[in-house]
Amino acid sequence: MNDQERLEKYVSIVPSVNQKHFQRQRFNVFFHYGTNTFTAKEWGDGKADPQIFNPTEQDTDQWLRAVKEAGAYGVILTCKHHDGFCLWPTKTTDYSVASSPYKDGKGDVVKEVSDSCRKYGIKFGIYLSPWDRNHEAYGTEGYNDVYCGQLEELLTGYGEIFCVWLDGACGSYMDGKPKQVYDWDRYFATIRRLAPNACISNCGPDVRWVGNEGGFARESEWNVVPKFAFDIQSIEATSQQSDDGDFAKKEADIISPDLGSREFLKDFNSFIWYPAEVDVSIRPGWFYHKSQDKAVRSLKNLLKIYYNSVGGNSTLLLNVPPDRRGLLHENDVKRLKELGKHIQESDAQLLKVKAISAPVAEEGFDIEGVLEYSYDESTFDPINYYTPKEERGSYEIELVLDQPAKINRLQLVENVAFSQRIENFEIYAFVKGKYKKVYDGTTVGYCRIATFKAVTTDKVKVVLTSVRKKPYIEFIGVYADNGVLIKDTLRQKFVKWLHHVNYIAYIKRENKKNKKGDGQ
Ligand code: FUL
Repeated sequence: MNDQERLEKYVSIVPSVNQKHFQRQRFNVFFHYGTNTFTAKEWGDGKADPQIFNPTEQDTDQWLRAVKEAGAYGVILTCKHHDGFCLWPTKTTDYSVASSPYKDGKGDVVKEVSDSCRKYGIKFGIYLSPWDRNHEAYGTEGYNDVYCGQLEELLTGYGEIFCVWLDGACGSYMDGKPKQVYDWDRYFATIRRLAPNACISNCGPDVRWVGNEGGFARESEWNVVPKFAFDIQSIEATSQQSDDGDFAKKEADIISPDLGSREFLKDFNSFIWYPAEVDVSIRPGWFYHKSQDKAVRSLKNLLKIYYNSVGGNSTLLLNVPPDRRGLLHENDVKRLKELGKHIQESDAQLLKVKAISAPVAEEGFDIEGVLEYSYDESTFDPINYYTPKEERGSYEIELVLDQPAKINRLQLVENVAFSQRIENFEIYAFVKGKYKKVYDGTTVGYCRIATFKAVTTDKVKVVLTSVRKKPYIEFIGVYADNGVLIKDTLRQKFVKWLHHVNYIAYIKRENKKNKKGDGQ
């Protein structure tokens, strides 16, 4: 493939309807809940007595009210974590709520959470750990039947499921058991058959684990990546393999700082649409620990995560663990409320634009279309969007505000039905008679929220300095100052640099091993 053919190829890779839907739901909440909640462990060994699972005040409506207030779209519940304890009365094992004192063994936490989701208009998704430290069949082929049986129960008994989250973490060596050969293809086929609208996330083909649990997305997140990125083994290998308590804190696990630049893609020949998700906990642990009640992330910290992930072409999955009462702790609820308030107020700061100009549009796709964010509920494609008539080296879009305002951010959205095309862009604000550069950016994709030092202006210019092919822009929004400025600390800059160096060395080694790239 020559350079032009390569670019054509990259922009021909587009999301499925499920993926478009998923990316519209920018922010979801994770619930880690189970026997670990009562043993204060992160990784249960599967030996905890089911009798300990005994929440006395469980109220999943309280959980969902907090999710709603946070402004999230969906919820994912750990229906079974690595310890194997099932939060629903499954037929596949006795190790479940049915053997617990909760509601005298008649309880079904999955049902309660999914019912509450529906009540509050929130999507419901399931986490079902492949690694199971309790089931006697684990380590044998029979376990694949058990796992598919569990999927079947969950995907048929609890209404519409928007996501199945497959965790790659596995420390089976800890139990001296043979390594389980997971039948991933069978798992995927079962999910596609029973939940055709669900995205399969993490160790799945639809949504990519960002590569760390510290809340960090890459500076440039690409959705079009080499096919090799969907390599279950590599995800499994880099996933958590010991319960060291430190894992969640690390920001250093991003294995590759670049999965999709032109430079990087040139060594490969087959590509997939594989958008990133940042999964991170609001506390140091994934499960509830009383000792961490005062360690709930600050709003400032959550905002950094939010703007980096949601504002950086990645979805956010924020874990908030219910406590032993079966409630979300007051401190977490308070924080979720603050986060939701921030998001809502910030969205409402969208400024009116009285004039907008850009290179001549293709007929029917005028630049005015980018001033409104609206999409079709079945295809998840935007109703209005802009695309220029001609290919050019760069594209300038100017927005004249209704009146001068102090601004600190700009949101850009590409119409991803035409792939991800913008590689570099700059933002300028008109100050004292001339344009001043306020931001230098790279990727856009489904959402880029560029924050910059607040500036008072009545005119803003966005210049797309490098694109793969002519852009398809769905939305541009300029917002009044909300006091947020997201910048890397020196330490983060250093960590990113270190990764880059390590990664280049890794790629060189891999390329040496396999001269043919991805072999296609
Ligand atoms: C990891 C697991 O080992 C953690 O316990 C947690 O569930 C996290 C989301 O994924 O791989």
